[in-house]
Amino acid sequence: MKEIFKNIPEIKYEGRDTKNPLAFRYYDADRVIMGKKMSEHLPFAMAWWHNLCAAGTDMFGRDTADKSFDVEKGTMEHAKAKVDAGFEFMKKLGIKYFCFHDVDIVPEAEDINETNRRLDEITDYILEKMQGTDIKCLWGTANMFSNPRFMCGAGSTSSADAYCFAAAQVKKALELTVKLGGKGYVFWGGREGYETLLNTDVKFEQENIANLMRMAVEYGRSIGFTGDFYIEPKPKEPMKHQYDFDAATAIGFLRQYGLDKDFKMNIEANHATLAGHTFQHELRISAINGMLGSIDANQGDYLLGWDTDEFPYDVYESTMCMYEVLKAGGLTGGFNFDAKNRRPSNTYEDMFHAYILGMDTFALGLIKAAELIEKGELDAFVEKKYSSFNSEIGQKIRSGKSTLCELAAHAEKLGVCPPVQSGRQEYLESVVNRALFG
Ligand code: XUL
Ligand code: CO
Repeated sequence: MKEIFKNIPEIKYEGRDTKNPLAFRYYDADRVIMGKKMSEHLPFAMAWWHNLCAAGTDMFGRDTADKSFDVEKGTMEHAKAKVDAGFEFMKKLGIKYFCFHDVDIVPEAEDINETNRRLDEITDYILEKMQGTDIKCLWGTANMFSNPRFMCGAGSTSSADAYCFAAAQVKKALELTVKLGGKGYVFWGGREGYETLLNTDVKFEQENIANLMRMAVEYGRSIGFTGDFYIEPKPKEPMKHQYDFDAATAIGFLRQYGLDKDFKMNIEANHATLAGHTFQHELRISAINGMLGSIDANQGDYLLGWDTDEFPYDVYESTMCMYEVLKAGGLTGGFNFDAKNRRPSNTYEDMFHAYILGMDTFALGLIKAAELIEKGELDAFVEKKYSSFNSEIGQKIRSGKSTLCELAAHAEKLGVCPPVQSGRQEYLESVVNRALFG
């Protein structure tokens, strides 16, 4: 097999003081943290679309990177070259998972029957490549946003025919996910939203989306898919308003339509910030509802109002992310780098630097989050903050059986409310800084 990423060695852990730019400084796969290996805490995944397909084209300019891998693009030979490149890439980095959309792995044909034939062929090839490795599929999905037939939505479309094409793609993508042993299946609703309410029946569209998801669950379970379905919330882009706005909205939707037993959240950092939340907020909301499934690990830009899909370098953010993940007892899914190199970072070497950065950022976040949890200062503070609820009246409130009359009687007996304890935010922020910077 021809080597594609020549001059790039296997990336190894060399510690923080190494001078080697192509080495991990923090990601030490076998290091045990809070009873588990780093590699188990951090099941990293490669996103097929960014890493093997996207080559830098943006609204103002064409490709800057060469992702042809020496084969003519748009051919099945090229699709296979991407598989070769992907597996060499993952092996060199020690990445054990990949995520894909149907049309990331083959060039889409005019006729869906031909696309499906190509998908069968390429997944046979992927399966072959998987043999003898410990690389697996984290999740699969159907791209129901690029093809013009989805211009008015996929599950939310106004065309019953386009709806059937969405159903056909979900069916096929589920079959491929099962074939590749995928742990999850994602719905990201890029076209499931609206530009104007003047032409939109929101209730009708939401019912149709829920129906598509119901059919996906029924079919998936019937062909042996035992993993989790995920909704990946995003408030906007490409649509002005997307129905899966944020975790709270998506969880409410799933409960409304009885889908909450089969679905969890796939939380993406940059989507959280677009929704006006922190990454940590979205993780916390998912976790307290028992729906923290998987993570799209990336980072946005606070100066820009769109999804920049940057590789994560902000250790404060990754620490707070890992704090939530550790508190939730881990993920059933993994950490998919839904991130792309900046357009001028256009060499093969840059692809490796990007993943080394992302993996080290999360490894360091894991180390720091574990330190915060083990020191216990934050937990102790939170426990103390609510300790007035350990009193008789507090217990009564917590039992959910109190009445307004009883509580009013308590307040009236006191007459004046005793001082409420400080929230100590600035002190707690310094606790986090100390863990991060010593
Ligand atoms: C788009 C996005 C998607 C999903 C999968 O913002 O995040 O790539 O992760 O469709
Ligand atoms: Co994503």
